[in-house]
Amino acid sequence: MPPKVAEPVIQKKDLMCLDILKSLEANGFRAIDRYLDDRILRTLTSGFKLLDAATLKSTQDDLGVRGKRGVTFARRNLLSIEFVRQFIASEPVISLIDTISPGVMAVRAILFDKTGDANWTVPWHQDRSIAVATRIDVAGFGPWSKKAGVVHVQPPVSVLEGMVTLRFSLDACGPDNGPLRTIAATHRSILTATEVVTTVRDHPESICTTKAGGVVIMRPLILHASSPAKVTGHRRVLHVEFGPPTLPGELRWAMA
Ligand SMILES: O=C(O)CCC(=O)C(=O)O
Repeated sequence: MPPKVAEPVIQKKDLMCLDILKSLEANGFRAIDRYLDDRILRTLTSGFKLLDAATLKSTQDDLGVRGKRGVTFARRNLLSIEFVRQFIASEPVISLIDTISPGVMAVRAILFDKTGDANWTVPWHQDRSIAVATRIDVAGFGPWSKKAGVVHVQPPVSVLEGMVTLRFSLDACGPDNGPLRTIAATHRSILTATEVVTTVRDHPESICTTKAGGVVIMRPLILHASSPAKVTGHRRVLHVEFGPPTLPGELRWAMA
């Protein structure tokens, strides 16, 4: 009898990884309904509550914080915050990023919140700019801008192609919470303003709902938008962008 050769065992986890990679490649995004456990969610939500309380007490202007009626709806520059850094270095985040894009590192983190009382709309767009330490002119980079005191620049598509964003839902995000909407397979090139209009007109959109603890994985160039929330209650999303460790020329990430 020939010796028995062990059958390769394909674990459920491996199939899930394959499925994520296939969706990202084909569509440019993938929503996972539930990913983080309750303990991690509690650590994140209590960390942000403490930050909000500290901001309310502070008399100093924090350029990274934008709010409406007592609700902070965008909190930028989060890579300098210790509990956010610990979360990004935690096992669930590392294993997800290692599956998708080994070797990248966190280069920007923002918390977005939206409620029925402090609402906002995001028009259809692609994420085309990155946060850098200082302006250094390098061929293919530009135009330049400043957001929350940080220099931003539009890099060439080759840099954006090496990036991936994880958007962790800290609250359940249903169809009425102003979820992210995307148009599949728009992540490979930069679209002109006219192409954005015709793409939105001619292609169906996907609505990326998740439970609390879910994650939406997206390539920066995926065409995306979001509508105002129709219900009260928070829709907090921790948006973390990952990119290659180095940038061309002397350019450096703002925070990494
Ligand atoms: O959180 C959202 O609804 C969208 C935010 C967004 O589109 C962005 O940061 O580019």
